[in-house]
Formats: sequence, C-alpha cells, structure tokens
Amino acid sequence: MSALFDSAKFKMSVSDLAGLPSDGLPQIAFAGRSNAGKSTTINVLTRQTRLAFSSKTPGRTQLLNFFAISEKLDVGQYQQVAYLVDLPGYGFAKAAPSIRATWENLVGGYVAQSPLLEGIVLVMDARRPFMPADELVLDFIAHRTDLKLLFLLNKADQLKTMERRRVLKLVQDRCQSYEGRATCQLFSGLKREGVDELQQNLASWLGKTL
Ligand SMILES: Nc1nc2c(ncn2[C@@H]2O[C@H](COP(=O)(O)OP(=O)(O)O)[C@@H](O)[C@H]2O)c(=O)[nH]1
Ligand SMILES: [Mg+2]
Repeated sequence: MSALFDSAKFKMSVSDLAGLPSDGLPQIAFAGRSNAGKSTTINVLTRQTRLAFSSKTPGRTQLLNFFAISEKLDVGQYQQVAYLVDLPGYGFAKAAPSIRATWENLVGGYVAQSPLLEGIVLVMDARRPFMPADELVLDFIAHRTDLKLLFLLNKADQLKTMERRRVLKLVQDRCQSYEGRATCQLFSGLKREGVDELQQNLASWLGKTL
C-alpha cells in the first residue's frame, strides 16, 4: 500500500512536444506495445480502477497522458512530487505509416530528449518480451545513460512456474548490459501480483521511501 501512488490524479494530455510540462518535476513514463497492459499497470499501481483508460481496443489514443502524484505535507495539504506518464502504445504491424510517423515523433522524441524524464517502465507481455517494437524504444534511448529502466514482465499469471523462471533469467541477463540502471520484475495487473515491488522500484527512482 502506498499513499504516494494512491494520490495520482489526471493532470493533462499532451499531443506535441512543445506542450510538455516544464515545472521541473520528475516524470516516470510507461512504454510498451499496444495491449501489453500499460494502462492496467498504472491503474493497479495507483489503486484506481479508471485512472488510465484501460482499453480493449489497441492503439486508440495517440496522446501522452500525465498523472500527478503528490505527498502529504500537513493536514489537507499536498505537494506534487512527480508525474506518471501513460505513453501511446505501438504495434506497427497493423498501423498506417502516418500513425507510425506520429508515434515516432511524439513518443520517440519524448523518450529521446525529455530532460525531466527520470525513468521508463517498459511494460511487456511476459510471454514475448523484447519484440521489435520494444527494441525500437530501447534504440530511441540508447544514448540516455541518465535514464533508469524497469522491464515489467506483465501477464505473469499466464505463465507456469518454470516459464516464469526462464523469462526472468533471460531479462535479468539483458539488464546486465545496462550497468546497474535497469531492473526487471514479474507482474500481473490482473492478479495484482508484484505491485509492492513495482511501488518500491519507482519510489526509489524518486528518492522516496514508502
Ligand atoms: N491475463 C492478463 N491480462 C492482462 C493483464 N494486464 C492487462 N491485461 C489485459 O490486456 C489487455 C490490454 O490492457 P491495457 O492495460 O489496456 O493495455 P495497454 O494498451 O498497454 O494500455 C486488456 O484486455 C487487459 O485486461 C495481466 O496482468 N494479465
Ligand atoms: Mg492503454
């Protein structure tokens, strides 16, 4: 349980890089293929059923959605400390070239350049991590040694114990190439497994204890 993440409130949607918040607060972005479970993860993390729109229609929204998280200062007084950012998904097999270009400009530009981006949670289906579209995101941030990374292996409820072990090992090996900046964990938004670990991981990025 975490009051920090429970405090999340929708703040704004951004459709171009010029509209990004410039208030100096750190931003934690959730990237992943359409349908990987980004919105579900944000909802479960913040214990709010409808905060991030959880869509059964992949790729409907092409906006960056910002959610403010706050700390309690005093009775009735809160101070915003960070943003969670729900990024538009990608799944290019079915997407028109114009959608792909828009995604590359907006999401690619954001992750490659935003100085306030603290880290990225790359939400992947644990049954098929590191698909080409995931690698594209990682290519966009290859030069950003300032970013933290969390490989979130979602839908772990769909895996048997042996498969869980195998995928975790595979992704842990991948983490090694990031020299301490990357970590990984199994997760299930559906079964609410791994929520405490996710909260701990993200709180540490923000220098907060829960
Ligand atoms: N089995 C399973 N399904 C999940 C899990 N998380 C999300 N889903 C389902 O995956 C679909 C896509 O989820 P959504 O959060 O909208 O994905 P997004 O496109 O990445 O935002 C929905 O039908 C969810 O119910 C999970 O942990 N396990
Ligand atoms: Mg979504």
